[in-house]
Amino acid sequence: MKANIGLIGLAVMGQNLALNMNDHGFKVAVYNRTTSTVDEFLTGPAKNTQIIGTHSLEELIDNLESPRIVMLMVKAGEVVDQYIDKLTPLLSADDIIVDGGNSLFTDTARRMLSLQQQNILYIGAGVSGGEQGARHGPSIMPGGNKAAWPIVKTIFQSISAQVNGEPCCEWVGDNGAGHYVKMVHNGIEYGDMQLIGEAYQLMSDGLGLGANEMHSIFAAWNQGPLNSYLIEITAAILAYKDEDGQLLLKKILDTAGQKGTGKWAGINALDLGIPLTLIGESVFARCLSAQKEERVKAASVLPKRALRFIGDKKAMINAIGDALYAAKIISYAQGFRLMREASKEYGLSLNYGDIALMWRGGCIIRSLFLNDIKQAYDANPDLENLLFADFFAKTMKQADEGWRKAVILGIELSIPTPALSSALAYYDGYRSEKLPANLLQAQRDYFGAHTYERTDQPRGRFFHTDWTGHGGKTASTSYTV
Ligand code: NBP
Repeated sequence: MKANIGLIGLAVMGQNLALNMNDHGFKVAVYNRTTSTVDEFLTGPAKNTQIIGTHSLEELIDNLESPRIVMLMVKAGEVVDQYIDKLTPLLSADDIIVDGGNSLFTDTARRMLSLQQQNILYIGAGVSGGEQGARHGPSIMPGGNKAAWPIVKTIFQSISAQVNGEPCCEWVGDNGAGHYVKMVHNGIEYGDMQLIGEAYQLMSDGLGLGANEMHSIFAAWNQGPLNSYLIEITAAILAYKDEDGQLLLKKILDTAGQKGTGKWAGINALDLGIPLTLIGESVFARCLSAQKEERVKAASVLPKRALRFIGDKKAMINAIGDALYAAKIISYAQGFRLMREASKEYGLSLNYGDIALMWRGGCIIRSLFLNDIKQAYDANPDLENLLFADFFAKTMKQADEGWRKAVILGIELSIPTPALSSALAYYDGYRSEKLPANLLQAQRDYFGAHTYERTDQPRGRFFHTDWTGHGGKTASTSYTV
């Protein structure tokens, strides 16, 4: 019997997805560039399974039923193009290639269009959940050539996480939609992690709390509206002791790594002109953390004032919880607002309720709160911004005071809170009928004749003033970069 699907790439994600598919009754043929990994997999984790090992792409393709489905779980970038080039001569019309790695959405759109001309269907699928997700049920975000969806749907929806009987996998949209949504997902993941980090530092350095106390606080938060995988694992990390009985967290160097998806989200937001400030700050916070030697030097050259928190610790812990929740709402509001713009700009046909549904289980950002987002988009699929949904507007109002107190604590005690505070600045800016951009436009017109619109004239009419009396009447062309 031939295999239902072929999987290329047997690193952590590929191996676990193959085992997951096998558990759900699908026959999988696997291949890896370093073929000894295939043998090690078959004699190790895949022992006693139906998985077929192959040692060449020809052998892999020969082992697949038609139409053939070949899934790539390899390093994103050129490697994907190289595999596509090698696979296409071996495939027939209506065969399907799925890229399950973290590819850039523009690469996916390009690959899809090029393969379409050769009658090969292409899917770019975001897969989230790390090792455990891949093994026991990830969140899968497929997009691309929709003709391929009915053929791969059963496999993907069977192996994905399930929440209340619904799979965390649905067709996301056209072109590079799957990888676009995965990119935003990863950006939000950066944001959630940064927010939790800031809450942790406010409590440890600001309030002087110990790991045990913070473990209990995160565990308690996980029972309420902040319930999420990342809060849950933070509680567990705060309780984890090294072999010598010491807290392992204390021994981990404070320099963060990153693989690029958060940065892509920030770059795309700049391209589309949509504020994605919290994710942007989270990427930069990782960059700053990586400048460890410079920070150590600066800490001695530019010492902080030695201030201590005096006040009601319990009330401040609640304020930090409010800040975490409100800023998290801002992060998702910004992320969904970006997807709304991208859907228009790139023709992705995104369905925001389905995206929230897909992120409810299996993935790293899974949380209770995604149910509220799903409900908001069910009630109004055209919602401009999540902050307009009653539930979120009300929650922001309730959290407002505590949020400000937590940010002020950071400012007073010199504890950086780039995500918490930039989210607050966005919130205050977003609900400002007036911003100082009138002054900015005056400055632009003063030095560069860039023109301005007037409040006493209809929109779309542009004026230039000779501010110094020495300038001419010639204005610069009005355009938006
Ligand atoms: P890696 O991202 O570490 O990639 C390893 C795979 O790529 C191996 O099969 C390796 O083959 C293959 N490969 C490399 Br590296 N260079 C190659 C080349 N020049 N030619 C052919 N094959 C090459 O694996 P992963 O962590 O399992 O992730 C797979 C994909 O899924 C990536 O795109 C990743 O970004 C994405 N992803 C990862 C996670 C996660 O938690 N790790 C989560 C979600 C998505 P070899 O064995 O011969 O070196």
